Amino acid sequence: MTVQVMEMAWRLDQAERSAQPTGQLTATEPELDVGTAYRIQRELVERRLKRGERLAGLKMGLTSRAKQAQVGVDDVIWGRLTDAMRVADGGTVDVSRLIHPRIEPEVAFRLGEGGEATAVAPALEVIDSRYADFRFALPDVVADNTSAARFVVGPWSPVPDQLDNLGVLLEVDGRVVQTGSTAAILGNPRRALARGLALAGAAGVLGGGGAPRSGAGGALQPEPGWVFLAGAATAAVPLRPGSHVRAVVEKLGTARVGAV
Ligand code: OOG
Ligand code: MG
Repeated sequence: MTVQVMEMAWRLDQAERSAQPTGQLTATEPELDVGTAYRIQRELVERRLKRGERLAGLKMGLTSRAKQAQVGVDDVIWGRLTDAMRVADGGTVDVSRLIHPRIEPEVAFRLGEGGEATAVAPALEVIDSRYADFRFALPDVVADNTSAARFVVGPWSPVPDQLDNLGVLLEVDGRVVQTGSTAAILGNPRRALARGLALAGAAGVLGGGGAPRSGAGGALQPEPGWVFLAGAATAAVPLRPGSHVRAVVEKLGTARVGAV
């Protein structure tokens, strides 16, 4: 572990814990590559695990054109979810602990022992870039654990045969603010799942051989119940205190959260 990786993970961790933004890593390290950025992400999440959090799943990011266009980054990215990021369906998010949160509609899969999808649900993700003005380059957002901050999973249902063209709505205080389709998520959220599991597997996060060990990076079987977020089908919108947000996915139902 190089000093640079540890130092950058520390910086992002401080930004998250203090809800104060930091400068882009690529501003001071223009040579920062994506491989090193994933090492920073792993170290960043390891710091959370050392404080007692547990891995709760994985997420994909920038799997739709709407998302890529919003942040100006054209590559699919993946990150790690912990139990401390989870908010119950219908629960509340305290935005005073976040920097400049945004919220977006998601499709969630529940993973079984071998990483297969055992159920699907409408979901919401609160993202909160640790960088000033929510601006970053690809290595920055990878290192920042893909802006992951909170997630909410609605009611689970069996995975239907067809998931590739379901309408998606994001509502704030009863008004529709974004519309999309699950087709926007790499053509089909199942493709995002396959891609994410392949990437996480290649990085050694998911099992296959060897003794499972805890940690953000060690080969580790996905525990039954792990959540996988496929990536938002629409752009994200600011999450303001006092608002009530719903993600409605056709045939799957609704996930809800309030902000205080
Ligand atoms: C990066 C995270 C993207 C998604 O669903 O595409 C993401 C960001 O937009 O800050 O979670
Ligand atoms: Mg997302």
